[in-house]
Amino acid sequence: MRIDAIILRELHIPLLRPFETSFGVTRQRRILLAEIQSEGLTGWGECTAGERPFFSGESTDSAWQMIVNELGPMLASESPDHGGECPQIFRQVRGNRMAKATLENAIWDLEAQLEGVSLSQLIGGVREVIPCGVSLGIYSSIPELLATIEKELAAGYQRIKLKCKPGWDVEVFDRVRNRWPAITLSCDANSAYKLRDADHLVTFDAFDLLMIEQPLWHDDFYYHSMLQKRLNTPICLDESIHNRRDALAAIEMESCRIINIKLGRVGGFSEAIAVHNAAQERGIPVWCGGMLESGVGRSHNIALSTLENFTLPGDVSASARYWREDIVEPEITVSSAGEIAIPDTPGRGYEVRTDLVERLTVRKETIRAFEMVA
Ligand code: OSB
Ligand code: MG
Repeated sequence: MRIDAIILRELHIPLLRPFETSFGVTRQRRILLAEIQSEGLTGWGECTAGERPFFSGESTDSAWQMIVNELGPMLASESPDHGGECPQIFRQVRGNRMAKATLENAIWDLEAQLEGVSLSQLIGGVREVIPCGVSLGIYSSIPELLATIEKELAAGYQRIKLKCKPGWDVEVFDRVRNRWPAITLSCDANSAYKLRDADHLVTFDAFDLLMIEQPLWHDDFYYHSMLQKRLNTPICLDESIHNRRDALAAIEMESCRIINIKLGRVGGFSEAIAVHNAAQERGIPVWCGGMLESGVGRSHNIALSTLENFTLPGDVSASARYWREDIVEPEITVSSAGEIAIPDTPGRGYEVRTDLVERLTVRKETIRAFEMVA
């Protein structure tokens, strides 16, 4: 495909309600969107970096500069036919996976449109609907959290994930389990604990959690494997898994029994599919994580979740849980069975509302190929 233009935008969109994790509170998203034009078609990609570099080392600002100064010009001077060529094009740039995924995922979207197939079909997806869960942040009180869980269960969500940290864990799980003894429940610590908390973490076993997500350091496998030996509850790794090799190391070391795959964290569809396949071959189930994406990133998450080994409900939920209005149409909706139906139109399957995008844009840059030096 010939790349005619790469346009990067930053959008400011307030969340309907603040989202609190063990590492901070997000009230407004600063979202980067890449629009790649080719042969009359437009592919879209979303950067999943946070506003601050507290989840991965990337941030909205670091990704902006990386895309504008390095990755965008590299891509603009190539004519990739497949999204799968992007890792090779970007190979000289270390890390910066969320920045890379922004562009790579837009190329996959374009490729699907050029082929006349849905993104799900292009990657070999096998599901017509995907199972959905919700991730609930840290609340200011337990009754407030319980009211939210009640609402999400009534909406049909198949799994409730509770963000936790020291001081917001066993008491919360106890109250939730007392009220709902049989729901599918999990927790996510975003690295809030240390190995010295192992005795405390072992008490989580009493609450029949589907998994404990990333209890220890963001870059660790070894101490998670020590902890997993002491826990009946499966550990799920999120932050630690950046690529297929990480997944293989974690599985080999028994650092986890479940893997959360996030497109941005692993650098885009190519590596996400590689992680999925490696886990599947070793009998490790995966699910798709979320990063408070707009409809663009969400549409990619939905396509990814149709791969065979995405057997657990993901953090892929309805637009209306996050936004007053989403930047795609139709908005992403979840059925009363807690499922999203996979679109079968070419590409990502949700149109971008370009007028709304334009109104929310606070900066915009058109990226060109590096100047040729004779
Ligand atoms: O660890 O899964 C996480 C949001 C921001 C950063 C990290 C995480 C999350 C979520 C939100 O859990 C999932 C969602 O998009 O609903
Ligand atoms: Mg997580």
